[in-house]
Amino acid sequence: MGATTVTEVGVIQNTDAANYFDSKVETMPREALAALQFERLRKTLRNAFDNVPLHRQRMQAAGVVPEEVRSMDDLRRVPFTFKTDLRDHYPYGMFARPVSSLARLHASSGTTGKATVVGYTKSDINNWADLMARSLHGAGARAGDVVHNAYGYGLFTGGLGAHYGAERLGATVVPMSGGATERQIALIMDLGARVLCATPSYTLAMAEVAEQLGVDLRQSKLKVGVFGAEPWSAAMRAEIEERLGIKAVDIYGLSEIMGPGVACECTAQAGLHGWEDHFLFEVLDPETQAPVPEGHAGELVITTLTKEALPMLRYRTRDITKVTTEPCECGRTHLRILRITGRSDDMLIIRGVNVYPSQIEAVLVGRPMIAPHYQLVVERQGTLDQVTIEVESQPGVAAEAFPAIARDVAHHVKSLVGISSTVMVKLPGEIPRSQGKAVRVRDLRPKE
Ligand code: DLL
Repeated sequence: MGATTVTEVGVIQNTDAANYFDSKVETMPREALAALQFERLRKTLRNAFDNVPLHRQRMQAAGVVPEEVRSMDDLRRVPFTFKTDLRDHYPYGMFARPVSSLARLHASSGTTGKATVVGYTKSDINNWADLMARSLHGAGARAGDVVHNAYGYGLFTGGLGAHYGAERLGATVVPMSGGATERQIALIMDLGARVLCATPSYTLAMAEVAEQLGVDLRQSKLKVGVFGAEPWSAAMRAEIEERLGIKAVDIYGLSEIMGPGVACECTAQAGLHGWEDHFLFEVLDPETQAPVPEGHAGELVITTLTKEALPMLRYRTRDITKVTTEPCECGRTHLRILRITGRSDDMLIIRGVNVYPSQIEAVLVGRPMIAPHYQLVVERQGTLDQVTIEVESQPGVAAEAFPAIARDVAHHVKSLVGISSTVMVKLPGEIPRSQGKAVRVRDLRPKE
């Protein structure tokens, strides 16, 4: 870290430009950032109005004139966009540019129904590479580093998103993709990667295989991990940092908005800086749609400010989080998203208590005698959800200890999360390992 000064109004200013990928933008005063946001917002609304019939109809019905949107109150009159809109207008109906002018398409598989297709102009791809480079730099990666990229390449945005960002940073990318775990480990050791990009669940699967092979990843050159694409707890972070001997930072994004790099932690690990020169973030009560006060949990709603091909207006992410605009010790002025707790559609209601899988994870990871791999099985009994927590014993733990482990886990979940559960202890390796996003919930409830 370079020289840090505190201004008269208490804003922390880190004056060393080398600490940032783009120091002017990353440390822009918040008033200037807001002015830039509204200028770009009006252009985005105009792009959507002129080129996407659905947005035009909705804005007309709500009486929104793009050029007149000047404040958050004005913004709140702009209608929401939902994932179902993309599905209903599959594949290209929400695009603001002809497909022939696009540089790339990505798609998310979606467990139900059709895939969601997203598109990018050359300029969109260029901005994405910049934001990913900015994110990686903030996480501690530097030009000249070897970046081992284990996010899946292909239609998923993780692989190519991290790839282009690392190249833009000036790093050397190992385009490994997910899977072939033994080979991943050999290449991390042999090629001297300093930075690892992967999902947190796959990282733990790699750590486990490395241990089985007798390879100590702590002896590798790895120093920084940039992990995301799924919710993960503070306990999981501690476990990864300990087993790999690295600093693990959280990165967030979604294909509908761009891909990875919408927000990323800096080395202060105190929340993910949401890049406000390209996105406008709101946190709303998912039921009433009213804004929640800063620091309170709600649904993250994102409007893109520079996307040409697929402008998104007040996109309902379903991701639950809190934000803060308090100054960060790194000197960046962009707001911080305080970890995504889970998705509103993953929320379980167990005997009246709202629970996210990540809350249960926080209790499980690091408990004695169990491995950091788990699944929740949810069933319906009458009108109530019933949850069975499947955990895995550590290698070498005798089966006679299983009932005591189950009692210990159930007790801690009850006292820390507040729900009653059945705990099933499985043998090492019995819980499926992920190569990308982990499947944490097996939902056996009848489909409505
Ligand atoms: O997962 C993009 C991405 C790739 C982000 C690599 C980070 C790293 P989608 O497949 O469209 O895009 O899934 C987006 O994943 O709405 C969240 O529910 C979840 N998600 C992504 N990052 C995080 C995170 C990519 N850091 C959906 N914490 C989002 C919690 C996350 N959830």
